[in-house]
Amino acid sequence: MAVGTALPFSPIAAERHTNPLKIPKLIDGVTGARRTCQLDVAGGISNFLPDLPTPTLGINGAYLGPTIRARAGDRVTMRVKNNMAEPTALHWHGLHVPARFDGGPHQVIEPGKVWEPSFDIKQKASLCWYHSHMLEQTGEQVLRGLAGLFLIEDDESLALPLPSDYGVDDIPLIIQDRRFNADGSFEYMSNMGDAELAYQGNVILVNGTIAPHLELRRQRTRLRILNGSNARIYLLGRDDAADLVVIGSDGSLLERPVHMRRVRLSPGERIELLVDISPERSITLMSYPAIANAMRPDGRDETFPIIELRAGTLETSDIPIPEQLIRVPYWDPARAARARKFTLDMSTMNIGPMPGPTMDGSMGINGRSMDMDRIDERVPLGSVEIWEIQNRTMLAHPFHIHDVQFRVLDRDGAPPQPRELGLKDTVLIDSGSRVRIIAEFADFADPDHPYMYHCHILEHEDAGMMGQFVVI
Ligand SMILES: [Cu+2]
Repeated sequence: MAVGTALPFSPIAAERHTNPLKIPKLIDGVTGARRTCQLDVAGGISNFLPDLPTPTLGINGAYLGPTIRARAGDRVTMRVKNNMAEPTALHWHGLHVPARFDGGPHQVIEPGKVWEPSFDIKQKASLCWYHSHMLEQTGEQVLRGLAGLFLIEDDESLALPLPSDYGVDDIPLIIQDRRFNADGSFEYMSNMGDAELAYQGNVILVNGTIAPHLELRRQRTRLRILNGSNARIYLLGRDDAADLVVIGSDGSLLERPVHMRRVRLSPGERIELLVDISPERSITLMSYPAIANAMRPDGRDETFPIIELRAGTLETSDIPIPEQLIRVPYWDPARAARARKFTLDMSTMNIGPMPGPTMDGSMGINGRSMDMDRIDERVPLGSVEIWEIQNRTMLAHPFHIHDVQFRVLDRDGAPPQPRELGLKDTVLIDSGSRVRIIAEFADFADPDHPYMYHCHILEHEDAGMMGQFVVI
């Protein structure tokens, strides 16, 4: 439980699921042919708690942003206006775009200014997202609300008999944890645990809704789930112990549906699920105790509900779940041009000896903390590479690479989980573990503008667990 003036978590209120799930507005480039997205970033007031307003940040609204939907082959323009009194940056997480349009910490949007990147959608149908990537401020700006979803469809995905009616049977779920001060404001960085181990909230928000429920209108519903939390890792499952039917990962659908009792989802990762419901039933999506970290700030690990799904008046369907979904791109490891090694370091919590003397912050990669003026890696355009990420710390870290969608090759020599067999851009590296990924760095060379790779625990990223690569 949080310390200080934080409001206590009220599990009873959460179990009642009193609030209808909020659905982010859709900016639709697929059926609505909207090619320019106006995104206004501003402060606002949100009402998560009864009679207690919370100052927040949002995009075209008080908290979070609209869902953007685009189609592979389209060119889209993002017109991002910063109406805040502070600078920001907006990164298209999972999108394969030129580095100068990536929205990393070099693409700062000063107060009152407009940033207008324009790019082609050149990738598989996927559940991507966008969020603040302001240097050393990412954790706080995302916590206050600067995030939204970016759905990509392509001919292959649109031809499949999958639910795709946004907000009806195609439902986005942005899962976040938060703590509140007694005055209703978000509590952040008020204790050492936030800084050292990473932020843990005691209230779950889904699309900015506390204790949410959703009335399902179709027999089969697609859930597009983003772990949009700063640091919390969830072990998702159904309260009725039926399997989750996983059809998608970060950067693509899977080749075929995978049935799993539980799915671990770390910050930045996404999964897509299919849920079939019978009349008059209800299903609660839960988070179960996960031993993801050797140490937890609150010293325990709880079971708690995420959202209750209730059968409404159901439109039935007898279309079976397709056995075959898509072909996931494959790169032969034997043909990789090179292998690079990355070691995740925390100066206070490393296993083994301290990293080198160049690590000035408390966290880093290969012994060095993030430096905006230093390019860490230079990747030849068009090359296929294996990146090996080793975690020498006592915590698990989700490792995210900009620009590419990769395949997970192995984890400590063992094959990845079936649900990790789609394209991914974020992969969890357990304490003491080593993960190998393979990716192709295609299309966009630029010696002057780097892409980032970093831990997606935002407090770790802000503390320096980030590096830069250019494609040349
Ligand atoms: Cu980390």
